[in-house]
Amino acid sequence: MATQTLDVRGMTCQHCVNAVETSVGAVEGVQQVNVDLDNGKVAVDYDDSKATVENIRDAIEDQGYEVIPQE
Ligand code: 9UX
Repeated sequence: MATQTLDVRGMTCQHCVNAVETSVGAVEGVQQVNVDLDNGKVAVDYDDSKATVENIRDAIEDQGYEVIPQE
């Protein structure tokens, strides 16, 4: 298992939260998604033998949000 917290730009209402939670939650291997709307954070628990952070980032970007690179 692994946990990643991503900075995501563009989420501004509860429908955004739902879109991100649904799309990330549908990624194979993802166990839990928690969106912090106020701070633009998406925390994901996932099985890192099934999913990669790239899979998660793609799911967020497919919904039209921007994932900010960590470094
Ligand atoms: Mo709310 Mo989010 O109307 O892209 S769904 S801003």
